[in-house]
Amino acid sequence: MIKVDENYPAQGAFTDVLYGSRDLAPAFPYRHVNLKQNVDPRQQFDILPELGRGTFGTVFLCRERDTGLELAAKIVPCKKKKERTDAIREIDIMSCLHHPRLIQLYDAFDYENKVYVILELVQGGELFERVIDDDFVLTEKACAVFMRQICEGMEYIHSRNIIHLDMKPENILCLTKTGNRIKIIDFGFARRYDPDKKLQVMFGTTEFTAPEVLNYDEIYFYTDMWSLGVICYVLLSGLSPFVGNNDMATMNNVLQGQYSFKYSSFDAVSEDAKDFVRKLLVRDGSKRLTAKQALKHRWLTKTAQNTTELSITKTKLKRYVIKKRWIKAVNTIIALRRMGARIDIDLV
Ligand code: PIT
Repeated sequence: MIKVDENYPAQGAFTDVLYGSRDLAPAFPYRHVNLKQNVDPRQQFDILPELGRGTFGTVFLCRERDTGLELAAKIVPCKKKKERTDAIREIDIMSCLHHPRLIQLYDAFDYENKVYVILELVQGGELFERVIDDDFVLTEKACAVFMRQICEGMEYIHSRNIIHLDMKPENILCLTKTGNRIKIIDFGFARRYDPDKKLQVMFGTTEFTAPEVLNYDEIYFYTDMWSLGVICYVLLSGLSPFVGNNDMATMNNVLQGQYSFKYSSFDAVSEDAKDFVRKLLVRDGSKRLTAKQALKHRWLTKTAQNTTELSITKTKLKRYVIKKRWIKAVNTIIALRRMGARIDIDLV
């Protein structure tokens, strides 16, 4: 059963001015999706070459046969019961999130021990890959434009009573290779907030994880806002505020909540931008800005933004992204070896 959302295609003209390009109408109207059991998705969709791999699994380009509509298909192997319940939870959460800053769900299938999640197609790649491109001029204004959209997405997610719990740069994709529009992906860790239940979790990427998660304390919407503070710090400087030599060291740094702006990358960064980060990287979650408050912060509302290029930041961001690529490659090899694959690497 597919319900068309009445909000379609309600997208603001205001954002056209703000983000510098037209807010393209979505490729399809918002839909309410139920997981289809024992229906072969390949009868409706052609699964095409791989688009990318992440902690979330493998995503392929895909095309709906009847309409020719191009989409993305995330295929999740579900041999174990937990894998299936996790996939079902994610689909359930995604099916009620209808917003232009969030990747949209198109369809879902549970077929032969795999869950197929059919998603909106975005082709601009990861945000950080885009900002280190030689053609991209990284300015404080650009950082503010990205952070504003991330906060808009977060405000919506929280308004629907959901906590994302895995906000990190890899989960922010660009809509196109040239525009400045982003989409938040990966709701694999997302949880519905229930005030009657104490919500504690043990996951996330240490570098971006809030102290309350590492302490196994109660989590709340503010847990995402800490991660947004870390993302913003990295975007402005190319440095990661809490990263240490190993996971344990990083964890300690996060728990102490100590970080500094005393690096040359920050020389060109405005006091407003630092104030924004400062108000998110607060150990006491209840004192952090909410997404709604963040959107009202001076840094995200002022029109006179600094448009000088953050060149030290860009050099450092390149290093940061290249290091992440290596870590990802090594993790992929480890995972493949575990699966018993033979790997031949050509070292040219
Ligand atoms: C695309 C293109 C691409 C990756 C993705 C979508 C991934 C989306 C995604 C969405 C989720 C999730 C994991 C991955 O849990 O390169 O159109 O909700």
